[in-house]
Amino acid sequence: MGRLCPVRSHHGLLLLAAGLALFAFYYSGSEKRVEEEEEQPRGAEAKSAEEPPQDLHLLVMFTKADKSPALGAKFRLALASLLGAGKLEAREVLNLHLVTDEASKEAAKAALRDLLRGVAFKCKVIFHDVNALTEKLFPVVEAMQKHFSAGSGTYYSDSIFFLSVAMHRIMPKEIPRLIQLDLDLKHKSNIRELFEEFDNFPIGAVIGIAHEMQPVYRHTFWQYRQENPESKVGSPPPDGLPGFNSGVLLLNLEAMRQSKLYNQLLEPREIQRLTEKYHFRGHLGDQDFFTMIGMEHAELFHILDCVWNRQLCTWWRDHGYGKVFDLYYRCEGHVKILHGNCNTPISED
Ligand SMILES: [Mn+2]
Repeated sequence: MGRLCPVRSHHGLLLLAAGLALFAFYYSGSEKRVEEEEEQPRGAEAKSAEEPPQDLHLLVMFTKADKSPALGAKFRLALASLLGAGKLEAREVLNLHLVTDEASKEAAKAALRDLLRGVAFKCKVIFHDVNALTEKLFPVVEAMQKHFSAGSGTYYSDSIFFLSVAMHRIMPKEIPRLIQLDLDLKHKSNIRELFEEFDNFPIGAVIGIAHEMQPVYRHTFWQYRQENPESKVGSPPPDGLPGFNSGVLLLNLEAMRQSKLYNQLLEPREIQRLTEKYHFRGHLGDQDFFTMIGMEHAELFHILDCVWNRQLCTWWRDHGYGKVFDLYYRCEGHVKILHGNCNTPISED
């Protein structure tokens, strides 16, 4: 049996009917239980006997879909554009990890039945229960939540906004690299190219991430900048350190697991020390953490070109930063991923 996923033996139910090259099934990541499975076409089976399958891991969060119809629309646009622009080789399998609650899982399944139809490469869908992940995550990220969350308290349910920072401790060792994507994206290029960016990581880098394209961190770091007028902290590119946007994240989980430095920075004492040093108080979750540790240890990050996360939000232009806004916002080159952050509509080309 030339199964694509030899570490998990299981049997399932033939359900999805789609194009010949499509192989898709669902199972729940935490329970390792197959729910629906489509058999692999014969041609692909013969091929995978020669070359081992190569798994490309992609993760998106999709929760509370029942409370927001707009979220469902974003999910469909993001996935349709991603799958439509994607071209994978025969031995490659796109593993789509979806973090969902029960209601959102059903919505995702219904949408994917349409979205996966006619996709010309192999695709697996793996569901992760948001509550199971939150339980694992909370002890790791509790200490940073109070510095990087909206509101004053440390809410258990907010932990999930820090999933990426501890992904290397949450995902099994068999997953060496993973790309986490926001849902408010529109893909204009082959996702495989983004996976190739892992090859451009310099030694010591554990995460690939693009700059934040608004002066939000110029604002957050105002006190530090006042005390350190020569500092590049919060200044615009190319010479400054504008901070990061976590809408497109390349997580080298293997490197994150191995990096002594990165894991030290997750310790409550280190977070306390750095938030005091920089007078940092944010509300943007994981990207606040990455931004803050990036000021101290730029070497941990591979900077993605702005075309990989072309953010569209312009909120800060009209809130006191009009003069410097364009220094942060401009992005030259052919855009590969559009990011409709702060609910900015993504226009039809
Ligand atoms: Mn976003």
